[in-house]
Amino acid sequence: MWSRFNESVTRRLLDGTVAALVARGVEREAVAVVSVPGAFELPLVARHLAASRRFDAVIALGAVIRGETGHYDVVANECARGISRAALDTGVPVVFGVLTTDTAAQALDRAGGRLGNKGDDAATTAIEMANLMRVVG
Ligand code: INI
Repeated sequence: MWSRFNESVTRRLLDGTVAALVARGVEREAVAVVSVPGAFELPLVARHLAASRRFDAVIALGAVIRGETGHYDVVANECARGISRAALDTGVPVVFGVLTTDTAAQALDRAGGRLGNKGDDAATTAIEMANLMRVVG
């Protein structure tokens, strides 16, 4: 799941995530892609997807950039809190793939730029957590 706010960043996160999942053996058809307007909306849909039991894990992708908003802290904190709650309430891993940076350049560095792609990390975490939850049952 990805949020369209700061789309030039979040589309790259999405591309990196899907590519990493497929590279690690996940069938492309098994990956559902859903978008929401902004990071604040991620928790509600994450919880809904997790509660549906249709998925082994949910990955929430977004970019909250301080330079462009006065309510950065509110959006970033509520997003993180809600995503954590979605996982705890449902028992399904919900991965926090949300960049929180001071500038757009810092976000792009982490969305396929010189510091890698956080979408790749999110995919790795989702697979590890899905497998772990099966083991701990
Ligand atoms: N949403 C983001 O995903 N990133 C941001 O940086 C951001 N800023 O800057 O405000 C942002 N705001 C929108 C927010 O997520 C909600 O979509 C909006 O408040 C409507 O609920």
